[in-house]
Amino acid sequence: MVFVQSKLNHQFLSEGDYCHSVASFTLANSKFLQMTFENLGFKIEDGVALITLNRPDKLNSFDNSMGANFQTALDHCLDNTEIRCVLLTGSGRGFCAGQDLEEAISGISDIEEHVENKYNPIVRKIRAIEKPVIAAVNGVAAGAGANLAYCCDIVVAAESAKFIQSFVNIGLIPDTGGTYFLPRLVGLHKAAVMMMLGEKMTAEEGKDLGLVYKVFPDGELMDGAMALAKRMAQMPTRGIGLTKKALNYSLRNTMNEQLAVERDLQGEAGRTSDNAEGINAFLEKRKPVFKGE
Ligand code: T3D
Repeated sequence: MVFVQSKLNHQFLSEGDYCHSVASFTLANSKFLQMTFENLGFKIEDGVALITLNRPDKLNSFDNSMGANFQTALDHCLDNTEIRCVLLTGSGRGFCAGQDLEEAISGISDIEEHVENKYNPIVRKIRAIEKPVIAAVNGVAAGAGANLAYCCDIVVAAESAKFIQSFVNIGLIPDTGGTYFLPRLVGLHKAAVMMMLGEKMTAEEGKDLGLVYKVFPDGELMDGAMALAKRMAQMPTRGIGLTKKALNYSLRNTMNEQLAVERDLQGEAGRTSDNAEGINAFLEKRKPVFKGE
């Protein structure tokens, strides 16, 4: 196991804490970094962190190890200023089938503790990353896997992808933020139908509901998603991060509270060099070069 302690500030990467199965971690140059876990791919290229859930035989369902490694990768996205956009996908034919049910039946004694330490932090981290997080749903997204996609900022999907609130099929309630985000995204009754019936929803149906931004032909998803991520990584990502922060607040604020949030965050955005660059580029009739600062 190799850790690189560098300007990238990996103080959270301590063995036994999070990294149960780090196979290698390489820093070739400041633009390209790769951490390889047994069950999770993580690489940074052109400002995009690509995270790939990688337990294809189990449709990338979460066991403890993959969940812990995923949290490590998200921490890295939070801290590393070279990352300006995060792209999340799954390997093989699934995106993520939620909790690994073999582990659930044999190894989880305290479900509250498990949800609090394995699933809740994932949602909190994704919402705390002040950068766009895109879910590229390549196949079935079930249970916590579906709600993982919904807590991201943008969801794109392959034509054959399916979304299922499958918790009901095993007598559970939706977690991973599902009962928070889904009613806000699609309305109370539609969320209730999805959660109480646990039916499969196609990518196109998700698009009609506004849950999915774009549907790609199956073979074109990752090229399309990566192009979107790289485009966003060149945008004023500090401002986009502050927009995300404002949206987080808006989910619970009154109008007056939210106007105050807009005032304060606009102050921050207005002091970024990207704001000056955007205005100057407009006035000079040239393409802006944004740095995410
Ligand atoms: O404990 C807590 O912390 C509570 C938290 C809960 C969070 C949750 O996510 S609860 C919901 C858990 N997930 C599910 O209930 C989904 C279970 N899976 C399915 O319903 C189906 O697999 C799918 C609808 C997702 C896909 O169906 P299909 O027909 O395309 O594939 P399949 O044949 O069912 O699955 C392929 C393989 O993946 C298969 O293994 P095998 O037979 O080839 O060796 C299957 O067992 C495995 N697999 C799929 N999902 C899971 C799984 N193995 C373990 N855990 C899974 N969740």
